[in-house]
Amino acid sequence: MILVVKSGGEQALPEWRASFAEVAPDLDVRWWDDATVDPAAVDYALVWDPEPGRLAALPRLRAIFGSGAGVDAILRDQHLPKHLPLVRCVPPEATQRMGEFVCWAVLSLSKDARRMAIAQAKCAWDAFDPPFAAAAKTVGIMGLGAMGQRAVAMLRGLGIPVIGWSRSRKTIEGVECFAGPRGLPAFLARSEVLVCLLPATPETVGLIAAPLLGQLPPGAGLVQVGRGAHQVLPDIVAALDAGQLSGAMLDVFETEPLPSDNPAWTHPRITVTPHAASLPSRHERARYIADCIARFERGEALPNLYLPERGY
Ligand code: NDP
Ligand code: OXD
Repeated sequence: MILVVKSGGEQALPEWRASFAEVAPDLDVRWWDDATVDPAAVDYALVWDPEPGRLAALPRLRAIFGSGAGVDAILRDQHLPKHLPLVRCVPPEATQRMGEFVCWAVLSLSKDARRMAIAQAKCAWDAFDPPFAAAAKTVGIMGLGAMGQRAVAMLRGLGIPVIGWSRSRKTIEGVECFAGPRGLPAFLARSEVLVCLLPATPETVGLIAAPLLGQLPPGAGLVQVGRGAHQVLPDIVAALDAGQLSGAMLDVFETEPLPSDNPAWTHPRITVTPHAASLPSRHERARYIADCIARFERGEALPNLYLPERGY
């Protein structure tokens, strides 16, 4: 069986091969552009952002594996073979890392870690009262899927009150859950720190903009770990400058890497992280994908499937 890989650049191939060799020794793992691979012999593809039309040119392809949890970069391919299963990469280590990151981000806002980093860069002893105690503010999580629910559980473990919003209403013990466009205003009005863990879909693109930010309690915090397409960055900067937002932790951007002249880099109330919220190791992802392939070969159901009718 042949798996072609386009994730992490060709320099990542040896690590992918070594990782798969441990968990699926019979799998022949090849780079996406390997000219010695017969396209008609490829069974599986593991991709982050395949060039449009390339997957459709693999006639024997049986399943597509995203190398991340969000598959929006794969869906940009107009020729994507839609009849094939598309599996999102959600090993348990990915949700754990995301939960850790969200907790770190919320705690960073509660301590104003950005202010401390700025002071340290100037060797300045800037003693100040922390802006808030994390457990005294309600965190609103947009997106209660694999990532969002793990973040909920880990925040609650720290004693932080959490509410959630999703497309369909969820029941999570101890967490007030809101759903759909009608539930959004009530959810936002209570979210003193807003965390975005949504997929990028036509419904969610551009959501984090002035109209939404204006519905948050004044001085709210923002943790953006979804996709850059969710946000209108100038609106976030304007909300920070006006005091409507007190701080923002931004991990994802419309253009990545974030250009060096982007004002977010130097804004005193924005922490920029390089799309680093949850990146499971290649070994962890290979184990998950090998397990999926083994299930698929046995005719069993695949986990974390992209569902075209939902768009994520
Ligand atoms: P899931 O598909 O498991 O969950 C998505 C959640 O978003 C669901 O709760 C879903 O609602 C909700 N949702 C989708 N559309 C809407 C909508 N229009 N209105 C309200 N809620 C909506 O995805 P994951 O949790 O695995 O991942 C979520 C996203 O996190 C990824 O798509 C990606 O964008 C981002 N991500 C970012 C990473 C990073 O490093 N920064 C790493 C990994 C993921 P419902 O429950 O009703 O289906
Ligand atoms: C993902 C990501 O979707 O890293 O997994 O953004």
